[in-house]
Amino acid sequence: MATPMLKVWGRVTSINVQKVLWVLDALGLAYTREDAGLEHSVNRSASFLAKNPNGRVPLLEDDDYQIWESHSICRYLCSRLHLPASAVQVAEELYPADPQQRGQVDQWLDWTLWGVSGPMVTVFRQRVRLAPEKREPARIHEAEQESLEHFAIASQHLERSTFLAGDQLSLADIALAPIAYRGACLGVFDSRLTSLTRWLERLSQDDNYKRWVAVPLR
Ligand SMILES: N[C@@H](CCC(=O)N[C@@H](CS)C(=O)NCC(=O)O)C(=O)O
Repeated sequence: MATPMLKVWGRVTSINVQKVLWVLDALGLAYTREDAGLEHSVNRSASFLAKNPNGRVPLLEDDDYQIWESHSICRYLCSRLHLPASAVQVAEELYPADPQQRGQVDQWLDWTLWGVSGPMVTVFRQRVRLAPEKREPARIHEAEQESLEHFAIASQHLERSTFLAGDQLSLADIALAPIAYRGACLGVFDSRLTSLTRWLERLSQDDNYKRWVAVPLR
């Protein structure tokens, strides 16, 4: 049987695409990537919308199967049927089968999406993507404070845990890393976030973090 073909749709400047690329490389899976989103605008085409009606990236195609939502894609990749033997151990570490361990990973994945993603998207758009004259200082301040409250929760947790879901890297860390990296680069972090800063320094040793996350903000 031919190896199923994985294709990621999404620009590398998207934090949600970065998570998926990190997981694909950590698992050592072969894939192709097609730019989509923002200036690439492919995501507004009828053919893309037929695969993801939200018109958002990332979108993953696995032969004729399609899945969107970055965290669902990461979970899918770790649970995929056709994983090569070399990827099975990594997949188990990133997304453990044990229900209690998996529950901890899922908890932080969900928390990242509802909690810190929204305010940090606002901070990033306002401070990096918008022209200076269009920025709204009050909105930036509010979003930074909200981000900080969430970062403080993660930092407090990391005082007693090496990684978010225990003593090894999991999908939970991969999902928060691109957001925390932006927070640190943009000076949203304050002196309370010692453990989160140390966690980010630990992640900065990871080749996939270096390749996909620790890149100039744009
Ligand atoms: N919750 C979704 C969010 C997807 C999302 O909002 N993606 C952004 C990029 S980070 C997007 O597609 N924006 C429109 C664009 O790039 O044109 C996920 O985690 O995949």
